[in-house]
Amino acid sequence: MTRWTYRAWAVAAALSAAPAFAAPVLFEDNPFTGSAADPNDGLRTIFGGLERRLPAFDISADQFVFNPQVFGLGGGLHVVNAPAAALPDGGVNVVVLQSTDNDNNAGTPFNAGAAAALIAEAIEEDGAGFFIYHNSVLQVNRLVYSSNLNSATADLSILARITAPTGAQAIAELPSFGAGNFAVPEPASWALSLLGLGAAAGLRRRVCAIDAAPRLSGKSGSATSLDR
Ligand SMILES: [Ca+2]
Ligand SMILES: [Ca+2]
Repeated sequence: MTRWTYRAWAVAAALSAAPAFAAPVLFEDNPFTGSAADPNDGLRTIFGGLERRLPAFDISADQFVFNPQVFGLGGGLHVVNAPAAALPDGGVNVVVLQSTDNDNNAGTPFNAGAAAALIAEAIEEDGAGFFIYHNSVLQVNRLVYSSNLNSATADLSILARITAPTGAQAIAELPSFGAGNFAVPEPASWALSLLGLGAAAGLRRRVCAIDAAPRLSGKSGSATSLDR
């Protein structure tokens, strides 16, 4: 092995030893900023004004990272990836929902509200959380924040849509999401990442590369009728 061949091998080995989930998509702000959602009105508002479009989210390498001061999930994230019928009744706050229909009728839309209702039927513990579901009208997988996964009327905020792949290919990717795709860092780690220190600066450039459309302003309207 020549010196250069060895060095190439050593670099490759070092890269393969690096954390598998290295490209964060940061969610910094209150998910209901700019919405008229009232947490106490007993009505579900589905807010889409902050939705980000991610054209190149790589499930094997990329991670949704949530501001610990905003999302307040102090006990950490607990992920389940299952069809609705196999969801547990508690102990989780991130649900990757493999089910893509709620009424055995492919002709009716499966949207964020329908997905949240399926999840609420299973979950019996109150608490905020996130879910990933496949929107049958838009044909894309989306990330949603729910103020209470156990409530059929809790307000929802659509945080992101993965714009590729679409349709059956997107559905086929759902089982691949795992715990590594979601993180709420310690406050100190989060602050460091915002300061852009060291490697974090490079990671944030990568975020820009995979986040084609920066979030809309807080003045944006609510979700379209597709999500009601
Ligand atoms: Ca409400
Ligand atoms: Ca349906």
